[in-house]
Amino acid sequence: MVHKAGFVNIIGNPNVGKSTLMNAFIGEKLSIITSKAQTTRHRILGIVNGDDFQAILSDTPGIIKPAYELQESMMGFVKSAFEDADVLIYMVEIGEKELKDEDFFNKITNAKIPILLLINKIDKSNQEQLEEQVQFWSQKVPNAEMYPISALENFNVREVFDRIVELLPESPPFYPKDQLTDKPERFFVNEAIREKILVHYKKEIPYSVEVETEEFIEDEDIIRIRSIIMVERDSQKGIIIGHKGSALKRVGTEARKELEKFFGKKIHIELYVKINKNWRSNERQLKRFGYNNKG
Ligand SMILES: Nc1nc2c(ncn2[C@@H]2O[C@H](COP(=O)(O)OP(=O)(O)OP(=O)(O)O)[C@@H](O)[C@H]2O)c(=O)[nH]1
Ligand SMILES: [Mg+2]
Repeated sequence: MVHKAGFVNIIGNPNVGKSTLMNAFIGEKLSIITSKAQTTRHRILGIVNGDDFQAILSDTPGIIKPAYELQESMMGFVKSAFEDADVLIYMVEIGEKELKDEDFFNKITNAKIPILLLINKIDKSNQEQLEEQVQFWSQKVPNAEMYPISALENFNVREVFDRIVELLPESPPFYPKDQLTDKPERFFVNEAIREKILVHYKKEIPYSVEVETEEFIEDEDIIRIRSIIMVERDSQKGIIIGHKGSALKRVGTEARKELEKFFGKKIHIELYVKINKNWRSNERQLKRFGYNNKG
């Protein structure tokens, strides 16, 4: 039996639906999803296995012009996704015209590997608009195969996945066949907490937060978790905690529910808030949080 395996890396502007697609392929909520841009900060592998194939998908941060060190590291992850891709998925959303970085865009149009250009969120469009978009993108990225999809409503997702498997090179698997991701359990704890912060806080707060899980103790019927929410400034600490701790409590409750689904076990979670001055611009701190992939 011929075995196929390879890296399938999803890139595109912020908020177009990259993480939604990744989760749709995997059939699990591996990546967090919110309506805010810059939800994803890391490159996250999601592995789909069949008897004769292994598709190693990568979700990546949305492409932006970096303004501080954290964002530079995020773009480093995007860059790495260009370097090892066997198949590149370039996702755009209905109505979008430009990639926010010309260098990345040129890499796509000059790529020697198969490019699948997915026009996402077609559930929000009509036939006429879709035809105009297909026209536009086929001129702009002539080397791509194009698929209109809705990652949210699972429209055309299966068809795209079948095409991916066709395009995978012949290769033995890169990871054990029962492995789902490259990230440890604590990473998903941090992300679940960060998702709730993205949802419930405004302005710069979500972008100033990093989460670190100090304790993850798994017993037979319960997982005990202690995590630290790190903010950049004094004033942000009070906002995160809220009146009599109510805001922080909500984050804890919602993250706990999310994680009980993810791990299939009862969860006990304790959250603390700490100030870590300007961590987003501090190389040493960034390294500690796993952002060591500067572009
Ligand atoms: N209507 C519609 N909304 C979608 C679709 N796919 C994703 N969304 C929504 O778009 C928003 C962004 O989705 P994400 O999957 O987080 O987007 P992303 O590209 O990973 O964003 P970043 O990680 O910030 O770069 C969320 O509110 C999703 O629910 C779709 O097919 N249709
Ligand atoms: Mg994302």
